Amino acid sequence: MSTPDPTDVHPAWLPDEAWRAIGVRRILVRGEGTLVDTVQAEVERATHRYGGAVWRNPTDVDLPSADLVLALTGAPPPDSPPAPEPGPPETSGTLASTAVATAKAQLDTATAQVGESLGAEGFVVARHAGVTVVLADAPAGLLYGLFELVRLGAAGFGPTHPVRVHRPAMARRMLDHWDNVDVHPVMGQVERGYAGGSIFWRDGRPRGDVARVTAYARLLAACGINAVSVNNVNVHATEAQLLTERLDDVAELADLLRPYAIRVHLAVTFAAPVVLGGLPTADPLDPAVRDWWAETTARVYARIPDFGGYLVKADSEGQPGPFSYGRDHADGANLLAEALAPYGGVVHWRAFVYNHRQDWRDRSTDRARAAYDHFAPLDGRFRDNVIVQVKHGPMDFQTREPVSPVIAAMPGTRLAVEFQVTQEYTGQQRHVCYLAPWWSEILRFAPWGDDGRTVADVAADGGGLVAVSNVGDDRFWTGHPLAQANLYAFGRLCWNPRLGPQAVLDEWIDLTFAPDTRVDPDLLRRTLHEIMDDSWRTYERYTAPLGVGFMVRPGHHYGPDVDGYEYTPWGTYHFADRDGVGVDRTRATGTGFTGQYPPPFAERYESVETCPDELLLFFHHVPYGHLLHSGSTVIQHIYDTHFEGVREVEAMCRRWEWLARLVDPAVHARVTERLAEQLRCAREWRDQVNAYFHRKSGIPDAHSRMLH
Ligand code: GCV
Repeated sequence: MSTPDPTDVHPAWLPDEAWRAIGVRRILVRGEGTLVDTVQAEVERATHRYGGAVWRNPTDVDLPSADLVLALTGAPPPDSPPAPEPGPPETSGTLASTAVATAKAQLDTATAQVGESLGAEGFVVARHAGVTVVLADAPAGLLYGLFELVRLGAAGFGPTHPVRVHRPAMARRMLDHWDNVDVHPVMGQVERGYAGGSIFWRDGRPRGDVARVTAYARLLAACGINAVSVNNVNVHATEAQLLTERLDDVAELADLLRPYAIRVHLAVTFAAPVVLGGLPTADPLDPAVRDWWAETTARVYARIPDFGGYLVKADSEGQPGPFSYGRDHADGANLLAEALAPYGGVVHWRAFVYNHRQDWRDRSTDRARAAYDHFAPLDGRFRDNVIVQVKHGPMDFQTREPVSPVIAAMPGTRLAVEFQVTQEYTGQQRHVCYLAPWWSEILRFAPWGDDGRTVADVAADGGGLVAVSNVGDDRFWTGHPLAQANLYAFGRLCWNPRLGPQAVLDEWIDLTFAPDTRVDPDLLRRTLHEIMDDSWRTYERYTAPLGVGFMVRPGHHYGPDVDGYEYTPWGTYHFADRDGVGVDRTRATGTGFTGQYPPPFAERYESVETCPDELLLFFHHVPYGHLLHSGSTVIQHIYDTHFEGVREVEAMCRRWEWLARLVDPAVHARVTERLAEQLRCAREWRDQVNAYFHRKSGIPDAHSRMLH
């Protein structure tokens, strides 16, 4: 494998140009600590480029004039208290001082009203008398405040405005890398990775690419991510050793991520006491096993004092777990949590547990039920530092699924909701598929009814949000340059789940596409919106219909194969026959899955009358002639959406061509190449799905189009 030239790596949403508005300022940085050092280094880099200047903790004597102050609230003020207004003509130094004092006073009033302080990561931005002020109680807040200023650009230095308080909705905003240390014979270096090799590991060793990992840390901090798990949840032999003899490899990564406020987590095997410790058992109730985890964890914290914790996939898809010892997942998770508790660490214990050796003839077993059946009865039994990590849907990151009922079923447990930024089932970074609209729908979903708490609330009160990363050593980070927007959007939605997906896309466009390349900035922005805003729904239109899911080629999961999983042990069926299609998950006649939801959704999903069209085939087996709320029949909907989806991809291709002179030629070429593949693949989906259902049903297309 050739090593990409590090200088050739795309800057993503942090090109130099994004720093211009900051780089021309005279900047005071106040405060101490590693993260304040990072803030200083970042603004110095920008000012070197654009001609501004930076002072760190200047004394009263040499107080410079400044038009940007980045200060910890506990840090000494820039100079003596400001003169009461109207005062004598101010020097620039006292202007800065006045601005800070004003911002601080406004902040105090605001926090008194809200009854909350800024916390460990919050910050305020204010502008007064020509000085922009970022204040934070803690260093991480200052770092996030700096990146907010980058986002604001020139608008951060416009007219005076009062203090704006920013606090993250989620305390933990985490990315899981499914990166293998050794190249796996089937899954490669990165499981479900579509952007080249790992940025952390290569061929069994740490990759040692300090520049790349540091650049990654900056990008993550700039969108708000604060935790990264550095290895695959399928923990193989070499990866298991990261916990013990190869801990130094993890510590090296922690050292690189720390300056950007990112804590390292590690996926561990539940069988570690056996495979690493030589014990005869990994039984969670065995005292020797508990001691082993306690001692091992003590060594981890001795080496990495701010280590985040463990991530565990247990009793799932062949990974070992507590079931081998007749124990349950609470026993298993609590074992690790007990070892981590003295150090403030957490265990993320995944709820992705199901029988992957199902008999397809058995219509009563329903994979969608599995996580709830395993975990809901355990509610209240997990220790405080256990976070049960639940995939957002009951199946497996399909293009459309209902929200997992587990999210509403465990009020006594801290839950994290897991998303998949890597596009395993959504086009594998060869297709444009902006996922923020999908995630936003999920985060706003209120399982107890419209007036109740949302998925975002459950995550915010519990363990936050987690996503599988889509990054690799590709020069554009994510293979498809437009897939960078998904990574950016995930971080931003963790910080504020109420942000609109289109507004987030605007942020990403403004940062990523440097203004000086924009012949017509509005054309660029408008065209990217036209291509990306609805791209998830476009993808949905030409793939599996009405929430039924899968229909992908088994193994690699790319491209259509309608019956590919139909007779396999994986539990992913659509049950199409000559009369109809879909999975009956009702209580009345099906698997009873609808009963896992609280009202009103237990009722809404139970009835074909009230079930939303887009989930109809997830919950019901219906005849092809069934009339949807849209007014179309199921079969005609299948034909229409598949033709429509392809037409939309054709339009994407045309629109992208218009941007040829507006974006970096290398970006343009890569996206052009990917769009060609997307179009080829979308046509294949259209033709296979339409031909399949035409042959099954014998029902012609109302518009007599070619069905093959
Ligand atoms: C890491 C799906 C993927 C697997 C992945 C698994 C998981 O089944 O296909 O590659 O394994 O999800 O989330 O653990």
